[in-house]
Amino acid sequence: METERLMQEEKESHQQRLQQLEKKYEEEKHQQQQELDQALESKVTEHKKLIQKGFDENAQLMSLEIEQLKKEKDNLSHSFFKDYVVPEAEIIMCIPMPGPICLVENVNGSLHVSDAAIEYLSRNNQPVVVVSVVGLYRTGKSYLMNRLAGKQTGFALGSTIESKTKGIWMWCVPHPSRTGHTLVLLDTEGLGDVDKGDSKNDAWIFCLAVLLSSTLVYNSRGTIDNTAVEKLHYVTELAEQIKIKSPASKAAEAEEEEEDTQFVQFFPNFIWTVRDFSLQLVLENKGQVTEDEYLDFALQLKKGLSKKDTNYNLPRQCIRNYFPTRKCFVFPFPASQEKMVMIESLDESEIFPKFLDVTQHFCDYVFAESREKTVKGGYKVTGRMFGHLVQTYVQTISSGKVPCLENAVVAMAMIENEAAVQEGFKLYESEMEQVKRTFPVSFNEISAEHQRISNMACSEFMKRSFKDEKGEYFKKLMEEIDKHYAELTVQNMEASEEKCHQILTDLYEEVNVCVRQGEYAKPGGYELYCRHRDKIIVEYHSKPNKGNQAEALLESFLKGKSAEANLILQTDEQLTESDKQIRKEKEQASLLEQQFKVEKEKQMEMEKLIQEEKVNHQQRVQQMEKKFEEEKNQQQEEMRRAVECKLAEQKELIQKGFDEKARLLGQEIEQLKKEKEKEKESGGVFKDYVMPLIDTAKDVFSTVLQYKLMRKSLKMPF
Ligand SMILES: Nc1nc2c(ncn2[C@@H]2O[C@H](COP(=O)(O)OP(=O)(O)OP(=O)(O)O)[C@@H](O)[C@H]2O)c(=O)[nH]1
Ligand SMILES: [Mg+2]
Repeated sequence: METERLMQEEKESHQQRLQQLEKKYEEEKHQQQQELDQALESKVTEHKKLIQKGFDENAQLMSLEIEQLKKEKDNLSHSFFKDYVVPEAEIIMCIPMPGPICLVENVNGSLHVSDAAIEYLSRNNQPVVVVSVVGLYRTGKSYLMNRLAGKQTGFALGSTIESKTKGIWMWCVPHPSRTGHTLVLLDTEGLGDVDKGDSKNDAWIFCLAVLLSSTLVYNSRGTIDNTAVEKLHYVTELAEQIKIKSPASKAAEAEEEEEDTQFVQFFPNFIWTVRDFSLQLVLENKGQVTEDEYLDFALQLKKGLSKKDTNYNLPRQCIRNYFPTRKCFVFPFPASQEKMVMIESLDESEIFPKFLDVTQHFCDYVFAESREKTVKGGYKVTGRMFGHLVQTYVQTISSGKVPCLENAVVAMAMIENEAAVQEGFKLYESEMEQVKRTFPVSFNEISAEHQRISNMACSEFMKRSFKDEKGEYFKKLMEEIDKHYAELTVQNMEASEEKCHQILTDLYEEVNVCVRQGEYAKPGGYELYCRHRDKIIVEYHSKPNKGNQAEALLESFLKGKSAEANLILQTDEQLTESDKQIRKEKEQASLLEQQFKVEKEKQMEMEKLIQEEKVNHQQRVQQMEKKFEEEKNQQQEEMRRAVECKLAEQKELIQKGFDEKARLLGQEIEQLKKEKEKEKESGGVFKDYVMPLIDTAKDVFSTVLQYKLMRKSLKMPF
C-alpha cells in the first residue's frame, strides 16, 4: 500500500513536471515560430527587391535560404512535446532527445540556464561523456555536431553569413559504443562575431565549454596558421577565468603556486578540426606528415625571449600545457560550392567520399577516446549532476565571480549527498513498512530485518553520495534510520502488548465466568482455579506470533490476578492453614520465576541489541572504508594521468632543446608527484572520515536506549 501510494505520488508529481515543461516548451516553440516568421518576411521582401533590381544570382541564393527557413518552420510545427515524453519505467535512464534544446541562453550578453534543460537532466542518472564544439562563427560547428549525433539535421545551421547558434545548445543521445552512458553534445555560439562585438561574452562561452566537457573540439576553417592560433586567444585567458581551489583551502596552503599548472589534471581532451582544408599535408623538412604532426608543427614554440616571441608562444604553450591530449582532423570540402548551402538536405552520395571518410574517423575517435566527464577529485558526473554543474558555473559567471572547480564540486556534493540521504531513508522506510505489516514480530526477526534493510539503504546511499569526506551525510542517514528503527521497535512492542493482552483477556473470560458463578467459592475451589489458570497459561504459550512482550505481559497479568488468587486460596475451606501457607509461598515463587524469566529475556535482548549495533557499526565502517578507497584511487588516477601528460610534454621539450622550459616543467612534475604521494599517504583522513561514525554508533545506541527507556513498562536490568 505504502509503496503504491509513493509510486502514485511520484507519478503525479512527474505529471505536474511534465505539464510545466510542456507549457514552457509550447511557449518557446511559439517564440521560435515568431522569429522564423519575421526572418521569412524580411527575406521575401529582400528577394523581391533583388529580382526587381536584376540581381538574379543573388535572388536565387536568397530563394534557397527562404526554402531552408520554410523547412525549419515546418520541422518546428511538426515537433511535439509528446515526442520528448517517455514511459514511466525509463524515467531514470537516458531519455533520448529527438532534437537539441537550449542549455544556456545568451540574452543580450547575459547567460541563463534553461529550466527545461535542467529538468531534462534531472531525470538522467547515467554517467555522461560531454563533447563540445567551439570556434569562430559560421565555420560548420553545428553541422559537425549533428554528425556526432548520427543525424543529418538537429542543431540548427544557418546558410547566411549571420551567426546562427546563440548560447549553448545541448543534445543528449545514448552513447553509441558505451552502454549505460549518455553522450552529451554541446554546440556553442560562434566566437568572434563582429556584429555582437562582445569579446567578454565569447570568452565566457569558451570557458564554459572547457569547464563542462570531457572533449573540446575547436573548429576552424582553412589552415592552422599563426592567425588561426591567434584566434584561439581565449585559451590564454583561462588562467584568469578559472580557479581550482577555493580561497579558503588556498589560504591554508603555505606556498602560493600558479594554478594553471594544474589545469591538465581537470581539462578536457582537445581536438582541432580544420574545415575546407585544401592543401597537401606536407612539411618542408619532413615531407608527408600526419594530421597530428601538422598540429604539433603549428604549435611549435619559438626560442627567443622577446615580447613578440612570448606573445607567439603564449597560446601555443597554453594549448600544450592545459589539455591532457591533442588531436587534429583535417576535413576537405564536403560538397561542391553550390550544394554547400543546403548541406543538410544532401544525400550521402552528394557529399564527397573523402569528407565522409574523415567525418567517420573523427566520430570514431570521439566515441572511443572521450572519457566520462569527471570533476575535481575524479568523481564521475551523471546527467543530473551535470545539470547542477551547469547551474553552478553559470550562476557564478553571471554574478561576476570567477568559477572555481573545487567550489563547484562541493556545491554539487551537497545537493547530491542530501538527496542520497533522502533516497537511502526512503528505501529503508518503505521496506520496513512491509515488516511493520507483520507486527508483532520477535526481537530476532525485527532486528534481522533492520540489519538487512539498513544495509540496503546504505548501499543505495553509497551509489549516489560522493565526497562525503567527514561522513556527515552518512551519519545523518544512520541517525534517521536508527531513529525510525527505535520508533518501530516501540510500535512492535506495543503491537505485541496489545495482542498478548487480548489473548489473555479472551482466555481468562472462562475464569471470570466461574468467579461470577461462585465456582471457586466452594471447598476445593482453589485447586479448580489453579487448574483453569494453568490450562490458560499452556494455551497462551501455544499461541503463535505474540511478539517480544509475551512473557512480560503474562507476568504483569498474573501479578494483577494475584489478589484474586489469594482470596480464593484463603476462602477455600478444604485447605488447612499450613496448606494455605505453603500454597501462598508457591504462588509467590512462581510469580518471581516469571519475573526472572522476563528480566532474563530483556537482558538477552539488550545484549543482542548491543551485539547488533556492533555488527552494524562494523559493516557501516567497512562500507565507508571501501567508498573512501575507491574515491582515493579515483583521485590517484586523476593525478597519475596529469603526471603522465607532463612527462610526455617534458620529453618533447628536451628533444627540441627547450632546456629551461623543460626544467620548469620538471619542477611542476615533482610538485604534482609530491601531492600525489601526500594524498596516497593520507591515512589520517580515513580516521577523520570514520571516527565521527564511531561516535555516531554510540549516539545511536543511546537513542535506541532512550526510546526503550521511555517505555515505562520496561524495567531495564541495567
Ligand atoms: N564550406 C563549408 N561549409 C560548411 C561545412 N559544413 C557546413 N557548412 C555550411 O556552412 C554553413 C554554416 O554551418 P553551421 O554548421 O551552421 O556553422 P556554425 O559554425 O554552427 O555557425 P554559427 O552557429 O553561426 O557559429 C551552413 O550553410 C552549412 O551548410 C564545411 O565543412 N565547409
Ligand atoms: Mg552553429
